[in-house]
Amino acid sequence: MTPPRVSVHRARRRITSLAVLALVSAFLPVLSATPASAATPLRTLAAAKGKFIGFAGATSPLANEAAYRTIAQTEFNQITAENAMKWDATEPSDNSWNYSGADQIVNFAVANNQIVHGHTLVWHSQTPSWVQSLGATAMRTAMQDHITTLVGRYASNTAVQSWDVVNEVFDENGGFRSSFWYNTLGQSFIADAFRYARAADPDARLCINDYNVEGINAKSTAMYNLVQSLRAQNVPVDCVGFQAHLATQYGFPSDLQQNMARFAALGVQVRITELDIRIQTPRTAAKDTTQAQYYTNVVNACLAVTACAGITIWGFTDKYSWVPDTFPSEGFALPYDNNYAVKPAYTAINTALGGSPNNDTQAPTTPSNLASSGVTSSSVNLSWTASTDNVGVSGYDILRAPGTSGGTFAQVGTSTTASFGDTGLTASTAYRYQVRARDAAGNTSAVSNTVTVTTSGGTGDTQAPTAPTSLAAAGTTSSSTNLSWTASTDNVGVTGYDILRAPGTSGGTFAQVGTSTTTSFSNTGLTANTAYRYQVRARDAAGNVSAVSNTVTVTTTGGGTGGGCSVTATVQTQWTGGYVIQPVTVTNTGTSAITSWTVTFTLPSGHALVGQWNGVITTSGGTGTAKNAAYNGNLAPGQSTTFGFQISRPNGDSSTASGFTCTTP
Ligand code: G2I
Repeated sequence: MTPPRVSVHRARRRITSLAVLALVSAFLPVLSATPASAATPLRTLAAAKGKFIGFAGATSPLANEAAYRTIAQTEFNQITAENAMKWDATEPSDNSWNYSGADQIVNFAVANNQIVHGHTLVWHSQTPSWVQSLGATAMRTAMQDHITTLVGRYASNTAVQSWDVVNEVFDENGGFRSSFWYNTLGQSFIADAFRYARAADPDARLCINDYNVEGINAKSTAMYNLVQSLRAQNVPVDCVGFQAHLATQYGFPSDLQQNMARFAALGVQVRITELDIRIQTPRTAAKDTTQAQYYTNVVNACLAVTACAGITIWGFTDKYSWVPDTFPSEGFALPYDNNYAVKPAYTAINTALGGSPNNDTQAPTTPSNLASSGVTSSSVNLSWTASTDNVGVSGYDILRAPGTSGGTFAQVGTSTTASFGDTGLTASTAYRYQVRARDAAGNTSAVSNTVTVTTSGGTGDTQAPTAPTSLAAAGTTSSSTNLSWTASTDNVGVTGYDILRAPGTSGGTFAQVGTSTTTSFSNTGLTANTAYRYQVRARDAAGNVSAVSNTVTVTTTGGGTGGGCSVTATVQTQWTGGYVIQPVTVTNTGTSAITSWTVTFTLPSGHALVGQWNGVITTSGGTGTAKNAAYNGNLAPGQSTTFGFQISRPNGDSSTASGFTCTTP
């Protein structure tokens, strides 16, 4: 195997810039305006670990928003241009160059002692049509000109240290992507691009970059084989980028560290290049917590692999993220919210890098100008002027007291924005409100001014809704049940339902466990093998409450004393002649831990196993049997793991494996 090519010049330059970073990091707390008790910035923590921590920079907010700039320069020591260095931005027509966005990014980085990763030279997307329609000879020349000119322009700039030379050249099953590059030039365009880039800047670190290659799978294995073969031919591939556009609903690629380590063993540098972790809307505290754990996992994986140079987050604020544009009901993928307040994800990254963000003791400023609007007989809208905080405001508590004086203020809700709608109020009744702010470390501000609200009289209506009927339960699992009922009617309209629950099959007290504005409700968090009784009642806009419905008794399923399991399988991609099933998710549905699992499935005639990961799969006749690998048999109740496999099938056959069932042990 060829040793990595490291010229003396390049080695010297890297040492110089790391030294600069270390110096800057050491002095940052003194130079910056942040108060002494602020969380230590990510860049200081990362530099102490010998890693970079960066973000994808967007030119417009960098030019126009002070809050964006402040975080960009305080927290990060590396920048990748999110779009400004792509072909369509830099060379929109042949040999007509526009460096405005690229220069803006590089100048900002230089001014703030940050390093720049150039993104991206040869990609099938965001490349102008004039390139795509060229014949082979002209296309190769255009590629060489583009690389030579763009890389050459920044070759002497010590901030610009690395480039994505080729981006996303694989399809999901590990074949070469059928792009205009591949279709016109064949796979030789990859080696050529690296050679042109090396010639243009012998000191730059040259990377191949892709997504869905974080775990060990068909695509990452194809990438591994390509990097190995290119380096054996002295093609200057120095680095592998794992984009890491993750999503909490697909599970964490638990073999990320193992995967990076196998690439590192080829002699290349590895890096996380485009990290974001999206959730399905709406955002909840529980999803924030899962997301924070994923961020922790990624940072820990990079820290554990010496060859991992650092992590670039694909943006940093939810205000500017590609995710909602591409995945309409997903988002909130980044460590800062829309208002630049830190989220649990920020605290997780900071903590994983060795910081103690929770040691902060400075409270946020007091929210001011609390005001009410849109008062009805049962609701009010509150809004206020946002607080500020040294480590960022993470949310607000909404407090309410009864009447115009006396009584006690109790918390009735929380908000992550500077507004809140309070509902379920009684008509013709006075309430007082206050809000206070919280920061990521749990410090709370003083309370705001008090605003007094009197709900309107509504219709003067005193007629209660009819009682809901036909309350029934369905889909009961070991931890949840789905309730539905027949709607109530009311002379002024039903505004919602209260869901009441009592323990056991008799006795006990019914207490409210939720509300619904529809005629169904899903109650979660139940205990296995346990009986519960439910009732619902309706409310109207004037605050009148109906009699309760019939009672339904529900007993949750056992989940198994030795643990039971469930399985879901997804066809990730398919093509003529084969398909990949990934992820196959195995979940412990029981109440006790399991130490092994077996998934069986049916394979149509002529379908053969050609690859597998994270499980031990055998086939016999038309049956596939997957058992856990040595490292993923242990599952706590509720915990999941995933595996995957690749199948070849006869041409013209579009069927896929089916009938997945899971058993333990
Ligand atoms: O798709 C996410 C990333 C996957 N890996 C390569 C990255 O380069 C890619 O980044 C995204 C940017 O975050 C988006 O901002 O690449 C997209 C283009 O494929 C970028 O979106 C484009 C929009 O599609 C255009 O409409 C817009 O004009 O951004 C352009 C500039 O704002």
